[in-house]
Amino acid sequence: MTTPALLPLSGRRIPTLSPGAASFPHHRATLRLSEKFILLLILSAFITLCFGAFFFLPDNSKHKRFDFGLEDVVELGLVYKTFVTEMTGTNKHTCETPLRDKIRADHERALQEAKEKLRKSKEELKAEIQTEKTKVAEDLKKKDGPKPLPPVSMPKLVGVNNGDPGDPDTKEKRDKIREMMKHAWDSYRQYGWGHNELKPIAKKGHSTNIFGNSQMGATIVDALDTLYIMGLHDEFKDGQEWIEQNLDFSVNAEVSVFEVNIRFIGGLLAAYYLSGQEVFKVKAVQLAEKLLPAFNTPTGIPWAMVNLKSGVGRNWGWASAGSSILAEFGTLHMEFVHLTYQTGNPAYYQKVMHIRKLLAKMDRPNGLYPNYLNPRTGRWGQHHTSVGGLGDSFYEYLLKAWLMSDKTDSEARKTYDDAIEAIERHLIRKSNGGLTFIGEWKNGHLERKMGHLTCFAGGMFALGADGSPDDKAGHYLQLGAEIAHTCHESYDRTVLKLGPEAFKFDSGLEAVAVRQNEKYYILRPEVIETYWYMWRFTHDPKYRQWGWEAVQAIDKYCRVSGGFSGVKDVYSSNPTYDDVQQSFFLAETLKYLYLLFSSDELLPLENWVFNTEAHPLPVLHLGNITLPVLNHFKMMD
Ligand code: DMJ
Repeated sequence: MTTPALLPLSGRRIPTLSPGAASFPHHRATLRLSEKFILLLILSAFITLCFGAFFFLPDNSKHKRFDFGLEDVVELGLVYKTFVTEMTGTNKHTCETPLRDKIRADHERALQEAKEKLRKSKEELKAEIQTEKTKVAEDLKKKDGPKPLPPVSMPKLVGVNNGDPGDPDTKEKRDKIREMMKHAWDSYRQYGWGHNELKPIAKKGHSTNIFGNSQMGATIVDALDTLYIMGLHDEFKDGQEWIEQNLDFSVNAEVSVFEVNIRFIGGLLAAYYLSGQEVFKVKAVQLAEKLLPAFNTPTGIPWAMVNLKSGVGRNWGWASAGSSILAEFGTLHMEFVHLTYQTGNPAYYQKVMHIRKLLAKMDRPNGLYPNYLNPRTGRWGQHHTSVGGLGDSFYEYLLKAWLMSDKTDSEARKTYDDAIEAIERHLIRKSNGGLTFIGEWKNGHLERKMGHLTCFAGGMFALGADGSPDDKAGHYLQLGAEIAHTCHESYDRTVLKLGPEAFKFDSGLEAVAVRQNEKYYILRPEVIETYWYMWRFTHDPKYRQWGWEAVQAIDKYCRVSGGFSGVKDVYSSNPTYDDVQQSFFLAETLKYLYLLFSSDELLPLENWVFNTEAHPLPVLHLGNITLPVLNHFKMMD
């Protein structure tokens, strides 16, 4: 047996075996070599591991999510130091020191700040907190702030002028109406500024639930265009300034979608068109955005109310079976089309067109539209139809949608014509004394009662006469005249020569109120509105005469030192006041009176359409306009 030569480990020579030599001694020699080799390997792996650990140890500044406390970090640093020293035989002080110094510095800075805070007085601290709060609010506002609107061509505006009536007598009457407007405005300015309305007896601000608990200056916004038309420019400027500085819609207030639309959006848009001041348009759009969540219902029929802050909507508790109201969701079209026109945002247009399409698909009992529609189920509530409260302006807006589209929206016109035909058939009657009235349809029978609100329909019939089917223009103008006459009778048959809230045509009664709670007059405009339309279409002097009777009665019985108030009983020679100066008195009643005594050149009806709160909006000649949004209109049609 040949003994293999033992080779030095370092020689790295592979032992050679002679053939047939015993393997065991050779094996033992090989094992010793391998052990050394393996030990070497383990040692080098260990050193590598130590270096790895050094580089990959967590960096506290980057791993905040572990949320180490100061002690933890220091302890970790020490462990790390020991580990490195032991593993490498070196001291890595140079890496650990900056980390610990930084931590110490941070800690000391925080302590210092806390000490300084404690040294400050309560007032200083309060002021600091307030500054912080204001900064946060301003940042939020900036984020939320008005987005620039796309440039859009101003529709052709005709008839924004003085409207001088010419003859001195008419002029004098008009001046009187202007003076009444000034009294109403100045009183509100003095006693109710910024509130929604005025209590002219108590001489303080007033509001109702339609505006929630907010102070949104409803009277200012509603009155702006009347001030402008009457040439009350200082007052207009004052109102504009208030709006610029105070009108804010980020308020936790639950408001009526309908009322806010007709008074605020309508008012702001009209003020924008008349004055050209951008601020009104911007505010109108900001507000409209706040109303949009009201449309988030299973059917797209909006809730009656919406919280401007949260966007949560709901319906009036009194409405039949949780329904939305026809006159509310059906009185958005004019303003919403203008909003789309002004912004290029099709959402507004789509919302109102969706309502129209949905109604078109529904069955209508006797061709009539019930006042109640459930926004969850899409079914009618109670079968109650009215051209007065709860129904009125739905019909008005069908006609006005057609007019404001420069008579191109024939779908709206057809819907209006069909609705009016059914109304004439089922609701319009002549009393025994020969007065034409519009009653109310309640579950299959006609209630022979007409509301003050219904009196607007005289003007609507006259306005819709031109363009009516089967050449019935003369018939509708005549119907308008008959309604105007009936409503005038309702005024003339009272002690104060002011109309009651509702009047009957039953059991020998003709155009008079029966129940005590129907005898009030709250400065409403509808009868005067009809006089004005009839005047524009006929120039029959009796309309100016009737209008003047109303001016005198209002000035005599509703005027008080703090403004104008409604009265509780128009049949009493000694009436009590309701102590509210309604915003629509300035927006509508006084505006229609002023226009009645102006020339027809002021806001001609071929060029302007008045919304249901008497805010004039220009006719949109959409056919000639090539804005992208209008292409969208066409696509949708
Ligand atoms: C106004 O706010 C509007 O005319 C609305 O359409 C119904 N009535 C009031 C005034 O009476």
